[in-house]
Amino acid sequence: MASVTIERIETRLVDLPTIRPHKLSVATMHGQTLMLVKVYCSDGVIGIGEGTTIAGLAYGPESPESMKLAIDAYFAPAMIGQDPTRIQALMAHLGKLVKVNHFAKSALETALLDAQGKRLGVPVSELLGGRRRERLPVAWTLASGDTFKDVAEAEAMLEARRHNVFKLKIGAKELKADIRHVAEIKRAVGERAAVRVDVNMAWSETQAAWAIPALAEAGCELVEQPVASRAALARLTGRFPVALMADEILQGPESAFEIAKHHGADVFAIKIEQNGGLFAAQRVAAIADAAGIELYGGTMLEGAFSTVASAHLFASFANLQWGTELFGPLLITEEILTKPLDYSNFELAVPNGPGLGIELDEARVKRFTRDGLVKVTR
Ligand code: MUC
Ligand code: MG
Repeated sequence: MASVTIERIETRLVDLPTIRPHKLSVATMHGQTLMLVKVYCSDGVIGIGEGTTIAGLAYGPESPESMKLAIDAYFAPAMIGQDPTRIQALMAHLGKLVKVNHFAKSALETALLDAQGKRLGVPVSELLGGRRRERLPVAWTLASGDTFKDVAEAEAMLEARRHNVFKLKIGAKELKADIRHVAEIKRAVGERAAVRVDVNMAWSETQAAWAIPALAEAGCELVEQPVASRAALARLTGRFPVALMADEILQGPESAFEIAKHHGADVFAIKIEQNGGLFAAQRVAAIADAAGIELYGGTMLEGAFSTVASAHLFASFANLQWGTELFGPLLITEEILTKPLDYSNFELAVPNGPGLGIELDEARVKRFTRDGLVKVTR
């Protein structure tokens, strides 16, 4: 019998407003819902993890509500009484009981890593092999839907030295309008900032083949998931003087291997949730490294817990050629930590306390917990 066991698991949904509408080709977000899970262990250690999606079910197969249900009904009963210190063994056991559910698994694995780091007095990055960097470059997404407002936002970010890499969300409008939008923003920021785009799979292959050279001509350096099909992305890769990045089609190590086999992308956007947790994401990064595919630290527009879990992982990567976009907490109006994260000089400092190295502001989060005092409405 294990000396430490899991005694209780608690989940909750936290509805938080965003600082402005966030427009993607798949949806316009007005708020963000975090599914927070707490794992209580018999040695008194509590680990916290987060599961967050983009616009409910608009982006992928899981929602914050479905994660909560999966954990409450299926994962939690199987975890009670188990050893929380044997994280990989426990996650493998859960993998046999519950198929896919990558986001929920990532939330639980994060909570177990947070608990183990606290127990051993080391940051999560140490449990992942040790960090290679203390700070991570962080891109910002311009997605107000209005070119003029986006330029003003970019200028404010440059002035504050918060971000000098901008990702533009395109794909919802007509191709020429999108290209004009990108060109105007690049013209405004010039050499002071890099401009990239994320199409979130909105284009057909022929649309992409027409638009990508025009984007390159406008000064865009990276095009993320222009098409939905893995085969189409592979056919497009290498044809243009601009890097193509896989995001949505990366769903764990097997998918990474399939893409890598055909050099189906120049860059992988690694997301801990989409890949099924930190260890799975680590394996995806290893496949990319072996295949000569470059790496970028992606986000599901997560709150502080998944953002910091991702930061610990990305800090341990051998290669991180394209930096990260770990800006999720900055898109939310509310601070949910007792001590805010350090975003400065265009970078995020990776926390170095035990576990994730952050503390939940319980009182503040209680106000935004669903069925609590505040409800977020449009
Ligand atoms: C995505 O598709 O990459 C990341 C930044 C952002 O604005 O949306 C996300 C999701
Ligand atoms: Mg993307």
